Amino acid sequence: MMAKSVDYSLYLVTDSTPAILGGASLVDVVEAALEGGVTIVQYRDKSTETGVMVDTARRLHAVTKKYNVPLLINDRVDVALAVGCEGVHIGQDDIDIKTARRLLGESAIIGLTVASVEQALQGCDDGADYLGIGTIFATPTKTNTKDIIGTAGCQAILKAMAPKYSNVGTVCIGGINATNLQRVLYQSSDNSKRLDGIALVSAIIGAKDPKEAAKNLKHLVNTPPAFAAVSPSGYSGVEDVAGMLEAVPSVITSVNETNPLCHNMTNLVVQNFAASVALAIGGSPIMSNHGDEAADLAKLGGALVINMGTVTQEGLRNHLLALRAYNSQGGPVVLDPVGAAATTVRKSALKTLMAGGYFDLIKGNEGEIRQAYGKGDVQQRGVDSGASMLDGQSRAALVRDLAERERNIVLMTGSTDYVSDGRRTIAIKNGHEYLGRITGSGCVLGTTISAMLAVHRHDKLIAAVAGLLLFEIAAEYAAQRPDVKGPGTFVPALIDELDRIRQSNADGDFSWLSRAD
Ligand code: 3NM
Ligand code: MG
Repeated sequence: MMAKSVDYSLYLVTDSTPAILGGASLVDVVEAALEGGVTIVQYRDKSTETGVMVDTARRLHAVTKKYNVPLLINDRVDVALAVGCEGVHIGQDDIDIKTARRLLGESAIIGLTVASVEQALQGCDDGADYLGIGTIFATPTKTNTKDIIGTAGCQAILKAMAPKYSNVGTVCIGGINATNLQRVLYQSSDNSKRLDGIALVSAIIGAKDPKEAAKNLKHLVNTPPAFAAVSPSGYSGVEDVAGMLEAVPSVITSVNETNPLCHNMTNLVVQNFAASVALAIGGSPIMSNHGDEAADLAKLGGALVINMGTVTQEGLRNHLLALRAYNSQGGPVVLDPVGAAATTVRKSALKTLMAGGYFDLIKGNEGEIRQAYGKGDVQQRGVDSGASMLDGQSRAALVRDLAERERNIVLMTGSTDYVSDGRRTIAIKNGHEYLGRITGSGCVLGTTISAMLAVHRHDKLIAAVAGLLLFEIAAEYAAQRPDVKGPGTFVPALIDELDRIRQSNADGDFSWLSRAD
């Protein structure tokens, strides 16, 4: 079947319940939304009698035709036929696609709700023109949804569709609004297949000014998120290690010259250490845990570290506020999910954070990264979080898979560190065992990398590699110093060495980098 040329980019699903529509007239609200830029409308009404539905659908169709926008009817092929509108949207429990097609004809637009790869491929096989993928996030608009699949579930569906069904349209639905729309589009999509649009109900129908809401949403749909506005150069998918190493000194110089703000929302244990490390590498530290303050700080061109080390309910709320502030400005955000696999509270906090915004980089040990991936429980049973369960190859694969899924950078620390952008995966062996015997070494590594991300956004993997090498090579130098007798004396020496490498690197002496391994 030929793909029809339909603009799915801003897909409005209606709702006539007082909780969402309020006292307004549905036809007026839809007209306002069309003025604002909605590109396709689905009339969805689960409770009205057929006669009234047909009448409302006719009035809606008169309006959508004015704007040259297709009108689809939810579930009801009979209503679509009665009205002569452009098509239907059907759910898994409704009439089957093939029958709907037989009744409505080839030219009708027929969409199907899917929540899994199996449903998606079946729907494509059966001849759906587009798929409504969801539920992305839990939503009060539809409480009987079966599966919350998140952006990761949506991406898995797109990936499975890509080879054979690139011509089938895709939108996603469920809990999407102006705050999360850009990220949802970005993180749901796959390198091989993008979403064609976003479907929403309450963000338009329930808005005070549906026209303005639609206009704003339309702008957001057509604008890449600020955090993704930079295109990786030389993104060949091949690990050009030599090329990356060559870029490292300039990243470190850049931090030294521009003194980016290092905003840390970190745990009480490491605040002082993190601030000292930020200064030593040339950053400008601020240890602000107030979520409302982040809106101002996010405008200063720096980076944010969210560290779950001493998470509280209040802290989590602040983290989300700050995360959104930085996302909207495009400022890089590093997530350090400290102890994420340890308790129910932390597991849930990690989920909330990852569903609440975009992290440019997630950094953790093996247990934390597995938890972030969502398979912490299964494989970590009865095993101390410090003990490794995976061999090097599996660690590299996990890091790559998570980075590909989140469309960000993932770093797993350990005696060998693995860092990936989903295409290129690098193993780094530098460091010293003292880093494992002091508190907060991982946390301040996050701080170090965040500064690099702030100045080198066009290739975040190189920024991460630069921060990692600087930090771990400084640790090697520090541990070798005659005045260092153990972990206690190691800490100040580490700060000294970071400061020393920063200076010699600024003077054009890159010999420190010959230790890179
Ligand atoms: N279908 P809002 S979720 C109509 O998952 C509908 O199939 C869903 O409403 C699905 O944009 C949903 O207000 C409601 O969250 C979406
Ligand atoms: Mg249905």
